[in-house]
Amino acid sequence: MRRLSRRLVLPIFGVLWITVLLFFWVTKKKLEVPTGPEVQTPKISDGDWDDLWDQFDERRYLNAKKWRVGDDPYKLYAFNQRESERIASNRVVPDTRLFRCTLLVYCADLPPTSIIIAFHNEARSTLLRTIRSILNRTPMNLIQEIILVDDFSNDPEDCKQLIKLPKVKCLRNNERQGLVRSRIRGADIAQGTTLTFLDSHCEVNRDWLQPLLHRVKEDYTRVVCPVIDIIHLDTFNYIESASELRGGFDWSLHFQWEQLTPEQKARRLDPTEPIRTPIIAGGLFVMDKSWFYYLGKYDMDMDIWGGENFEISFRVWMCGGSLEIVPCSRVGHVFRKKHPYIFPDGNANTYIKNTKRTAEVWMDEYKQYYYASRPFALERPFGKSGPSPTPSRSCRRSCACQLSPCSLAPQWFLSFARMEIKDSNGPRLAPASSTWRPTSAWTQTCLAMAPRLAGKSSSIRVSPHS
Ligand SMILES: [Mn+2]
Repeated sequence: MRRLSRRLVLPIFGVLWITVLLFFWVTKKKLEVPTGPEVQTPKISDGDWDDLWDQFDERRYLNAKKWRVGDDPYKLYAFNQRESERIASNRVVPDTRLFRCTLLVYCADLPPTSIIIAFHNEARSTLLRTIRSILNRTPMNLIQEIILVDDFSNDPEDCKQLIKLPKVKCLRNNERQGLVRSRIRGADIAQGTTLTFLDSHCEVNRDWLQPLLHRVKEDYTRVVCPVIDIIHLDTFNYIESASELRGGFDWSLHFQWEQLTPEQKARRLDPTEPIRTPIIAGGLFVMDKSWFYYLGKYDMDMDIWGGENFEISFRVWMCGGSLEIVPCSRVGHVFRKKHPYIFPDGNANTYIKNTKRTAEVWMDEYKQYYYASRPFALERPFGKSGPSPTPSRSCRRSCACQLSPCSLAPQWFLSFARMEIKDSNGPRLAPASSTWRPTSAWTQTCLAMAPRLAGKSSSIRVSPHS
């Protein structure tokens, strides 16, 4: 009996030992589960991909709203609808980048972005081509989602049917909200860490997104734009546009492209270098999501379209960020001569309301030049609440005005912009006294208020292939 139990001790001890080992191994394994991001983009194999495309009946989608013989092809969209429909949704466009751009290597672990496209009564052919160009010419791991915001178009199906496409989501407004509030609605559900705003009649070019995301990853306070190529409104030809341009404006707050001066050009040793710009055109840009929210998003009280690009540009510069155009990123856009849709309060009235809000909130003593250019704006209403309680004013109070008197900030901005305004109603340049720059203490205080953003910036450099 004693011998039997002695014989059993060893196996029992062995089994116990193995159980203990197994227990530790299993629990340890549990602890080692990688803590990846909460939302993971499912990996789609090529087969699944084809299935997704097959679920979407492109011909049916397009044919339902096709141009009819005898109709004016410009009537609905202010571009040649017939020509747009003749062109394939997945057509190839010429690679308009400088050759040097093709040699650049971008950071390998760029975060996926949420692409937000707001539209109102867009032609189905151009809307679909915008999306297909994105899906065809963007690495899939960089697209978190494509959020379409249908700003109360006549036909809800324009948007709804597109959710069969990979990554595409559709939101619809119950009444017309305009670009600003539609974009904010898209941003509010975005899951990516960056927001990529696009227009609904674009075609992105090869490797358009990487250079933009790279710049934002290096410094989250950068707001970056591609060079906007031209999709001809009559022929839909894709035309390369000049890459050495930046955004400018006059005192009436009218946007215009301006050539870099010969001195500025001479200073650019590398043509792939980003160009700092006072103002962005507003249709296409990438911005860190937390930075967008920290700055107070857009001015919610701006209507329909126009002027919001000034407001967000002033906001970014004055809160310590920067705006730039990245020559190695190219996106084509159909430039039109007029808006095809209705402004409920009239086109001119809406533009004045929106720009007046910008002048009142951001331009301080410089607003007199705006009013000198647009005297009738003085009498115009500019929103239910006026500028003071708007998020932009509070952002400015909390950020741009921490350590310096508010009135200095616009001077710094205008000094940077070096606006050579031909308008006799205002100064050609900012006054000589306008040498204020944000001090490092100012920037630190400003950024300390956004703890989530602190330390996010890293220093990665774009390096050419050796
Ligand atoms: Mn447009």
